[in-house]
Amino acid sequence: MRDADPKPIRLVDYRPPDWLVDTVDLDIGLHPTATVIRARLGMRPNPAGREGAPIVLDGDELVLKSLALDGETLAGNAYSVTPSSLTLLAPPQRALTLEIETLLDPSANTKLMGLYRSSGTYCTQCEAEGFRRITYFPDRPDVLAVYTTRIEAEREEAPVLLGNGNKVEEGELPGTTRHFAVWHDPWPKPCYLFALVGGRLDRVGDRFVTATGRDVELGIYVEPGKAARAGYAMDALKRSMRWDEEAFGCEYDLDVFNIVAVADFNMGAMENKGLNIFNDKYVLASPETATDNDYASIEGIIAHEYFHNWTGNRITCRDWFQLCLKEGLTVFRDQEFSADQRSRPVKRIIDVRLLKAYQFTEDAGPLAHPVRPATYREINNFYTATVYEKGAEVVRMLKTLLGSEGFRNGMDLYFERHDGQAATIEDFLACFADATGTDLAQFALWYAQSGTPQLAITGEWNPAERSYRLDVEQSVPPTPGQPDKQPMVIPLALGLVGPSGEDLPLTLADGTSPAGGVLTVDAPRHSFVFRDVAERPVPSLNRGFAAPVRLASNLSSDDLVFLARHDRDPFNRFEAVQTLALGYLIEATQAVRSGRNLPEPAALIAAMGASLADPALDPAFVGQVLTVPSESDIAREIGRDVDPDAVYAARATLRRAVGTALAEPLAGAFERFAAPGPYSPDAASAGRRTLRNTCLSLLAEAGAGEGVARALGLYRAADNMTDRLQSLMTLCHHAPGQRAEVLADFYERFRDDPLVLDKWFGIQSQIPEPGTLDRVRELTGHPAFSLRNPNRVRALIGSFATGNPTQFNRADGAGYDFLADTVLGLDGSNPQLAARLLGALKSWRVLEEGRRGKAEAALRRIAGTAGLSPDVSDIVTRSLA
Ligand code: 0A1
Ligand code: ZN
Repeated sequence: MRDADPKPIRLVDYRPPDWLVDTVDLDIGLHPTATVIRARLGMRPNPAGREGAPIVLDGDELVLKSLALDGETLAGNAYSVTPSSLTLLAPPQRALTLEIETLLDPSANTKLMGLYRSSGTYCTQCEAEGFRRITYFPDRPDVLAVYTTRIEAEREEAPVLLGNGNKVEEGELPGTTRHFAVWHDPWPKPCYLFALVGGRLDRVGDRFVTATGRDVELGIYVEPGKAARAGYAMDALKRSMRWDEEAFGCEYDLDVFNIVAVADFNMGAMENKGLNIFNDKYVLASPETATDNDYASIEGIIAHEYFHNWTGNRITCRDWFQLCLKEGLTVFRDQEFSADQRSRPVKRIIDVRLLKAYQFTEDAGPLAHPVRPATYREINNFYTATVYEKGAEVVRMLKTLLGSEGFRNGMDLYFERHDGQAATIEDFLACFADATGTDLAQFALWYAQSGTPQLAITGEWNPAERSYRLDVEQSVPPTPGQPDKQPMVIPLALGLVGPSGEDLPLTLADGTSPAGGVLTVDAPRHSFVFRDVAERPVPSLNRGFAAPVRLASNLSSDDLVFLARHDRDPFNRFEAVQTLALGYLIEATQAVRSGRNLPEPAALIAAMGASLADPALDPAFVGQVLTVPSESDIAREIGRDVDPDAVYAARATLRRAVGTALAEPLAGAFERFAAPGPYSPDAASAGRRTLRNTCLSLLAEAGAGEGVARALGLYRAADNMTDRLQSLMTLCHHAPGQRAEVLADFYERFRDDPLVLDKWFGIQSQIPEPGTLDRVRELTGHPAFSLRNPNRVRALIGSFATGNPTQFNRADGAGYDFLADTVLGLDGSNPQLAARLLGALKSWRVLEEGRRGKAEAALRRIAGTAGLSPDVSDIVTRSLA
């Protein structure tokens, strides 16, 4: 048991470990309720640690059976055990061997940290602090050891036994029903990368020959009967392995690479050395059961975990404050991989949408924290959009500022200098500074200052002087613990678009041109003057969303319409439409609240219509242009006194107006982009489906173009889950009369398929109407619902709380009460999951007064409950601070 209100851990207090572990030999006897772990640790005092220090090992919910030092059982007074530690009070100050025997009950492990069972399969999750639930150990990422793991189990129960590294031995135990396997991982690693799996699993095998000719055996293990669904993941794995060699010079370094898919997993997946363990949602796919988005996620997450082999495993983090060192960098790498495999502009649009939805929202609320936090109480709560997504944006900015070559040189130096080490953000930045001769001291603020920087930009053309002036002002808003901010280094990528749509040359007053069209903004205020500007240009600002900032400019709605048609930067063509839409939606929301007539969205509709009519555009891109900002995007931009019902009404009105005004071209596109052949998950085919389904949903919202009839037709004829699910969603939202029938049909088709049933739960919880909360409550009693499966909980309750703003934010507060009850009900069994669900309340302060009071009351009720986990306690405390 851990303390619910532990002292904060601070980055400034970092000290190197007093003792090092060079080797770990594990002997694991798997048993459903009484697994025995024998650990032999080869330890020695750390020359960089305190002299004469005791050996302090972490532990959590362990039963200690025996303890020996150099083969001698230790007397009871030589050590002390607490619920969270084992201390050898006065160990000899020399290399020594500790032998520790612990006893675990994997079947009772509902936290899904340490060794647990998922559908009978034994598996582990050790990041961040789960290894201490297997044996007593210095559970910190800067203790790197070489592991040898012997796993023993009933052959019948666990014919497959997997560990890190390469398998070095296996066999039967004569005269018993048990067998064993021994795995050896030659690469020193921190314990959070340890993993083992034992179970009855089917295997999909393949091989990969690396750039230097090493033959690697690839295996993906899934529940029996599901091997046919692992083909896409295997293909994505091989493409990832090749890409990492080509893009970063990173080659795989073991003879085996295994992936295991399990149904019960708190997160997406885990990069354990040579043995990635995945939430099966991110492995299993077939056209009938997985959507295009599922395929894209599988590709991205397979790549992400694989890329960790170099950025995370070969070079790991010194401490958990440096989490973004591996996560931000690896997200950047998986984003680049997907961009290369798919459409780069569309990938960027999708990533920026997610960044704004999750990270900008987080950064604007009480849970805001720097990309590298300076303090934490519960590290599990820092696997956040800020660490991951903003962390990736910071790496992207580094590349923008240093150029492709400078960036690659910096990465090469990083791999060369820090291979085998546990590194810091300072180490990382020093590689880029040294490789390119750039001072990155101010840039490092991106890791330390939280909050989304704002750029206010005013542009003015001076016809008499044939010049164009841009006045740029930056500010960073106050965030928890950081009232005052210093100016950041912001790469401002821009173009001046001339009347004919061509970029004008960018020549500054001194005759120089900003390299790559990127200005460096590093002071609170700048004036940039461009010369030889004969005609009035429209500035295209923050092209490619090169900097993760909020932008306010004096661009008119005509300017935005112009950019939507002419900007050569596809991201900004998209962004121009989004900016127009947001402007409209904010105004319309105010109009709804004050009972005024809604404004006319004519310019916006014209811009959308032009995209739809342009045959040169990628359908996937047009689909993005036609997708108006979400209710939470609108709420975030409004920023205070938000009434979710008014936001919903404004958005629905806009969508109806678009669906009505563009009924004909939308229906035309729906017909034109029908699939030419059988389903294929490739990006081009997926893009066509995105566009068709977006058209369909706008038509149905407007009651135009026979939208509902088309949706019903699509549902019935669908040969793939993308069309089936999208049409089902459209029908559930816009055809209440048909809803029960199609939901029942869907259930009957997929009742035995957990991943598809999750979609069935999720769709119902997101219907924006007053009966939904009752339906969600009722569904918690459905035989297929279980609080034990995180995917199921997220599908029903997570998507209600984050994907149904009007019903979660019901004016009577019932949505908040329901969430609070669920969080409290889950906290005992799975605190990580409970804390994540509670994150849905992080934007409570932007709500209008009535709802704000009700949300606060729900949070206070949680805060006042005795026996909270550190996970929930941390989130609720920060949310209320
Ligand atoms: N390192 C993983 C994320 C992860 C973190 C904690 C976990 O514990 C349940 C699981 C996974 C990644 O970035 O993919
Ligand atoms: Zn990761």
